[in-house]
Amino acid sequence: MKFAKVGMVLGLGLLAFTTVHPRAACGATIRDDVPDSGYLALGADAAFASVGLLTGGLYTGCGILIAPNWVLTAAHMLDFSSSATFTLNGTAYTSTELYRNPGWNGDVLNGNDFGLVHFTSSLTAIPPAQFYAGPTETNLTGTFVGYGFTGTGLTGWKTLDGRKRAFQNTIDGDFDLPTLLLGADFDNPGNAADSLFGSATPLPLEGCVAPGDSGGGVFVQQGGQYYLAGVISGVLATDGNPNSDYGDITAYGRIAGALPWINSIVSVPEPAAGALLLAAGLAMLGYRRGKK
Ligand SMILES: [Ca+2]
Ligand SMILES: [Ca+2]
Repeated sequence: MKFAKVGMVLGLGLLAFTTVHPRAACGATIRDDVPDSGYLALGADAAFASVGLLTGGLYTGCGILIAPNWVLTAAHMLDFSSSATFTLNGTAYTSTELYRNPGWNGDVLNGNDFGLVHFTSSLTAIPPAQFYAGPTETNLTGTFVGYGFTGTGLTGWKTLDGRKRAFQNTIDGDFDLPTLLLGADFDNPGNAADSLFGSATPLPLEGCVAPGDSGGGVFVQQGGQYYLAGVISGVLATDGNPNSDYGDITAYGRIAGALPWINSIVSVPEPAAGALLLAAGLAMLGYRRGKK
């Protein structure tokens, strides 16, 4: 089912939240009939160690370590920011440069919600996330990892408890921009009518993103390993209230779509010698255009 063609009125929420006193946040709304422990255990899996807390000028959300001194996040996390702090394993790192995808226009449904944060110090203790380079991740199981608010599908997002969570939904959300943007609905074990996309049956650890999950990671498995396929961007609702309850929809930006821009600024993977010169030129351009 194509999202824009169903003619529903959408509520839309960006997933960063403002905070006066920066504090650790937790992640995602969960099924009301499944213990929280499974979501916490999945969030704590070493495969997702690259996902940390990111605090921008106004917002708190997440970032993903993609190289020893580069963190990928959502562009809207860097709005109104001149610097950002990335916290991983209790250590805080302060940025030296911020970049926002020049295509980002403030609308999640237009895609391009990608930002990059550069650090002078290298975070060598944590292995960076590796990009998914397979065919489209549509119909794969996505693992969504973040530090946002939590609650259940019945209550929507309610509380912060300082813990990382991960949930798993089938990636079948289509917003008519499949090269840049995909997602997943939060299926309700008690009401099949809450399903907008694909199957109405929730996965065992089904969930939805919530405020504070912005910039978190979307991982898919290939050959038994997790690879980064996307960056959490927003929550959409067909019930008029994007509060991350059952039926609400996670939207994420695809790494596959953002890769040319990412590679123009960050050398992932290590380019050949000829490409290095070109990348250096593009990085300067990206700096002038993208840095606030
Ligand atoms: Ca569904
Ligand atoms: Ca809702």
